[in-house]
Amino acid sequence: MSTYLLDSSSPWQLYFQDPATPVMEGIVNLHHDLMFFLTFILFFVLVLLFRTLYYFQYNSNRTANPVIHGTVIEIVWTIIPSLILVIVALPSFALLYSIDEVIDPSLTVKCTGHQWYWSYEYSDSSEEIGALNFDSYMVPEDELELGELRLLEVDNRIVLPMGTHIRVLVTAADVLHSWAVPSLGIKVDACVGRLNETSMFALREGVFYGQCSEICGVGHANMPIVVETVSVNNYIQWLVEKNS
Ligand SMILES: [Cu+2]
Repeated sequence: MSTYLLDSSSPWQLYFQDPATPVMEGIVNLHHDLMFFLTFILFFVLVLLFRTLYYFQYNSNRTANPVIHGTVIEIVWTIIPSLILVIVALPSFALLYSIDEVIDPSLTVKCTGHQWYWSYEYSDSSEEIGALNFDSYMVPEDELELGELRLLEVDNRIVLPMGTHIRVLVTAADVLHSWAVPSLGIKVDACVGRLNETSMFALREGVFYGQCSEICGVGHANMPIVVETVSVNNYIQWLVEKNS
């Protein structure tokens, strides 16, 4: 399988990985919107703080100011922050509910977390192709080939079609795990005896790297996730080859 177009974190990366789903694009945009308010509030509070430190120092104000109450200012500093909260809440709720939406999926894939690997089940393939189950283990450091990513590459990648509504079911077999792929905007807890559902719609082909994101024992760092999105034709070809 291809080893180019890798979507993984880079050394000293501070910002998001490139989005590959509408959900992740929404998360990046919400972050931008929130950053505007965050920056504004940070500088406003800093200005107030330094003004206060400067004008109210002991040397220049030996007697306390008798003012203890101001109705207008109290109304202003109550209403403006609550307006800001509403402006912040509206887009974040819109995003939250749109992430929860599962739109008539044409494919379901089940991800099960184990100590310490993931296993995948494609249960709704056609009769001819049959069901598909496989385990996905990390490639150990001494078996890596040139260009493969340390602690991120797996022996069996999960291949999914792009441009398709996919239902992702996540569960665990032993302890808590979490199935997380940053570029896809997915992070779902894997709980024993419980099936968590999310959806995915990949906008482009690529290889997307993720990691278990719920501390699950000594092998927690050694159970990465690799999702490869391909065209629908290539996906069907992969499915047939994998089962033959
Ligand atoms: Cu885990």
